[in-house]
Amino acid sequence: MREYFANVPKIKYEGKDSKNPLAFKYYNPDEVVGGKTMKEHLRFTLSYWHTLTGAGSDPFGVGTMLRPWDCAEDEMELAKMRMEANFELMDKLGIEYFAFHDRDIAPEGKTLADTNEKLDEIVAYCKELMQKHGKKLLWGTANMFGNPRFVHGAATTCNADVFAYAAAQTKKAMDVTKELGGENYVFWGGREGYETLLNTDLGLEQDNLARFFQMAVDYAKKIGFTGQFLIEPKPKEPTKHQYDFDVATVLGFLRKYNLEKYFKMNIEANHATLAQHTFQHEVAVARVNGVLGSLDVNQGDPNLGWDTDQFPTNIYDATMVMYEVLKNGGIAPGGLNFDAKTRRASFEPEDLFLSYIAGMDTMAKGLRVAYSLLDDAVLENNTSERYKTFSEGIGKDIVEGKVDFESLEKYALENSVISNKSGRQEYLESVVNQYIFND
Ligand code: XUL
Ligand code: CO
Repeated sequence: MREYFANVPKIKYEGKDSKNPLAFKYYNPDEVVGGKTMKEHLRFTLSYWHTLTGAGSDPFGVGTMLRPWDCAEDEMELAKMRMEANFELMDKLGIEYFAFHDRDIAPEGKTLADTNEKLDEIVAYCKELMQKHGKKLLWGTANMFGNPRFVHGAATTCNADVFAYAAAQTKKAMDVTKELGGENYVFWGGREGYETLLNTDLGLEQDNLARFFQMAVDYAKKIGFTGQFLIEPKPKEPTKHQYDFDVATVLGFLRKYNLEKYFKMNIEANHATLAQHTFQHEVAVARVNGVLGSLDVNQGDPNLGWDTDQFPTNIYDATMVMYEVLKNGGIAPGGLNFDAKTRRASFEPEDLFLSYIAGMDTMAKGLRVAYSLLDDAVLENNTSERYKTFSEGIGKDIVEGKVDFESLEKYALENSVISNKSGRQEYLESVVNQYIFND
């Protein structure tokens, strides 16, 4: 098979003092952290769209990326070259999982039948390469936002023909995900949202979205797809208001339509930023509601209002998110998908490796710090002390549902001199820093 990145060797772990740009400083796949290897904890995943398909275009200019497959002679040749390069990248980076949209891996044809045929051809090749390289599919999904037919949305369009097309496309993407042993299937909202309420039947659009999800659940049962369904919240972009705004909004939607037992969340850091939440907030809300499914690890720019999809290098965020993952008992069958792209000016093939190394090292270091924090129960001890009044006396009665307003009023009248204690936020922040610095 062709080699695409001949100048890059297999990336090895060299430890924190290494000065070799093409080496891991913190990600040591076989290192055991709390009974599991780093590789098992982190379940790193390569995002096909950014890594193989993304060209680096922005609203002001065309793509800048230099890629070894630019020489392909036609669309199908290009699709195959990208697929081969995908497995070389995964081998060299030691990444076991990848994730894709249907349209990332194969081009669209003139008709839906033609498109499906092209997809089948690439999927067969993908399956062969997956077996050869021992790689796995974390999740598949359908791109129902790029083509102009989805201008008004897919499942929330005003055009019933488009709804039908989206259903057909999702059906096929689910078939393909199953065929490749996908462990999850993702629904990111794409253009499911609105620009103006002046022309939008918000109630019908949301009912239709629920109908669409129910049909997906029914179809999964029919074909025996047992992977986890995931919804990926995002508050805005491309539409002004996306229906799947954040984890809490999606939970409310799922519960309204009795769909909550079929879906978990795929939480993306940059989407949390756009919703004016921290990544940890979104992950924590999902965890306490039992719906933490998978993560799109990237980072946004707090000074910009759009999705920059940068590789994660912020150690504080990485630590706190891995802390939530550990508290969740792990992320499987989800994983840590790098929904991230190299900057437009980082256009050389080698930048792909340097970016993944930066992201993988950051998440690995975050895992280690988070594990130490949890192992020493630093935050847990503080928190249980902080809420101690709910484990005894009147607080215990509140938690056990033994009181009502009248009995609480009687208690308050007798205990109206209140004494509160400091929350010690700055101290705790300094403790987290200490764990980061000392690890
Ligand atoms: C868009 C985004 C998508 C999803 C998959 O912001 O994050 O790439 O992850 O459709
Ligand atoms: Co994403």
